[in-house]
Amino acid sequence: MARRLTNQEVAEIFERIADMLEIQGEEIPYKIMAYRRAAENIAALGRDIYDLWAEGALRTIPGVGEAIEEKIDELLRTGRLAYYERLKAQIPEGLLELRQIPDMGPKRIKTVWERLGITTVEELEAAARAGRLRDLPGFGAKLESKILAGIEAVKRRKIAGRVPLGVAWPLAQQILDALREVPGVQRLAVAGSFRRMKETVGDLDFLVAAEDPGAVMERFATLPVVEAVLLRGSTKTSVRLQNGLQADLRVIEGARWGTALQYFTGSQQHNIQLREHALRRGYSLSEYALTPVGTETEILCAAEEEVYARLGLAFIPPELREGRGEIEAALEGRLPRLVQLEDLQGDLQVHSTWSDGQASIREMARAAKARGYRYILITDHSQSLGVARGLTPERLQEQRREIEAINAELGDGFRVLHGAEVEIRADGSLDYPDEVLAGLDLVVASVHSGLRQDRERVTARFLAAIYHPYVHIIAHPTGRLLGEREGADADWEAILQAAAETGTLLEINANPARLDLPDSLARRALELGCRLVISTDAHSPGELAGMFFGVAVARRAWASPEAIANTWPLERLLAWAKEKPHRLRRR
Ligand code: DGT
Ligand code: CA
Ligand code: CA
Ligand code: ZN
Repeated sequence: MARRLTNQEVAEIFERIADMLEIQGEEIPYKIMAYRRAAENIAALGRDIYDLWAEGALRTIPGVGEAIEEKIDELLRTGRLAYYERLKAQIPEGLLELRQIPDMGPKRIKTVWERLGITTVEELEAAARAGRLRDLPGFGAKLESKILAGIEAVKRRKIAGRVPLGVAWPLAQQILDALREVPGVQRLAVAGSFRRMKETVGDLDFLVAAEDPGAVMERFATLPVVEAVLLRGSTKTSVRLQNGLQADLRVIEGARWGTALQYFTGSQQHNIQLREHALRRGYSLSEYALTPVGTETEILCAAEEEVYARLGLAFIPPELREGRGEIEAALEGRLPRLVQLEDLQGDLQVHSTWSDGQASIREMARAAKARGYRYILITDHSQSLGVARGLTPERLQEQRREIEAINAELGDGFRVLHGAEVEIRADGSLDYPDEVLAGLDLVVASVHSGLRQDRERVTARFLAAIYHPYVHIIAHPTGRLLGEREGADADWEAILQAAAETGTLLEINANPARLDLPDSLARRALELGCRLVISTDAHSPGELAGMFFGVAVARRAWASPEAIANTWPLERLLAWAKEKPHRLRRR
């Protein structure tokens, strides 16, 4: 049996095929696009590609037609793809690496390869330093030095890699604050993947509307967090920040703000589809303007809403702009009303000093009430999690009395619920006996150890918890830590289906180091009819503020408020939980 590939690995192979075809000078651009589109959609799939394969449903992946379906089939069946191997034999590996360097498109890569035999970034760098690129057709001295600067930028970026959104966030806010003070600045935003609230960002794309670009760019280039200026043009500056992240700044006229913000927000896939849609409507769309085809008239859009409105579309929130059907949905008026922070009535995973939190229940409750919530669920750890000072059943009883006293103190309109974050043990059993669980308002269950068990065992553990009558929420399901630890390998399709069937709520953990469920799994969960909750997992009052990161994940999963159980009034939430044993019996 061939080794099981991850969705990411399959996507990567198709991405590389597209790159190699382009370098070879493939004449049919549509063919290249098809591979790219398939790669993106496989990477964003909420399900294991092997499941779709087994169901004979590969063609339901957008971009996968007959030819690509056959290739996926061969790859999953044999672990190899003859077509890919053939291409690899024709093209040196290192050539693909050259694609990351700005200005090195497939044509130029072909040129340096054919004329100078260059096949690696190092060889390209050496040739540029020796002044051997400038005489090639389509090059020149200016381009040669740009390529050198690009190589340095890429090398730095490689070290840093992609940065979690939660790390980029405070940095971006700090830069926005500084730029806002520059005289003449009319509007400013961070566009790109940051505005789409993607879980990691490759770089930061600042956009500013101002009359005089010079002053803004000067301020940007001299910020204390800037380590080096990589590029300085008349309206664009690129810098490397101290943490290795790259940041680009573009300055534009206020009258063109709408089209520019739309363009630089991306994603690239969304932009391509939007431009195709615009053409069908008789407009060409660029970052500068809308132009009726066949004319030279520019229609300027100062607001992004106007761009979508002129194209006959409902406004598409940035979180949805990934080329996953949002344009069709906007055209047909089928975009969901996405959940927003204000819809949330409570936080359902909150820790206190009873286990590993840093503040008392009273402090956490007051802080939550001040945020406008109607309820919180206190979920200290259960007994076996020694490192987090998990509670014995006796301590849990004492905690209940404290919570009752605090509720009496806080009065009507706010309620502290008594819960626990209960370990799902290695054999799938829970860390408290049933009679203890039955005494809690809501039970959150999670896995903290043994995430590396084999697929069958991990899956069985989750299923055991989901079919337990007193488990209401599964917390941070995959257990991943962004940039540090991959999530558990499990049969997520089966787990999501079981959660939908039993009405077990799945958590989107808003902690920016987790963001778990990830957006793609959350979207699949919603398709299967699951209800979700968004929780901060706060260990201090300040961490309650991180809720918006979780809301962003839910929005990227197309969640409406109705699908998120902590937008519900308390009575409805508790009634839903009480139903669980009956739902299990009715199965
Ligand atoms: P990242 O930085 O890798 O997290 O992802 P983005 O989406 O921020 O990508 P980035 O920084 O390369 O470019 C920002 C946006 O600008 C991108 O989402 C769409 C637009 N854009 C940039 N280059 C192109 C391009 O070559 N074609 C199209 N259609 N759009 C582009
Ligand atoms: Ca970016
Ligand atoms: Ca960028
Ligand atoms: Zn904890």
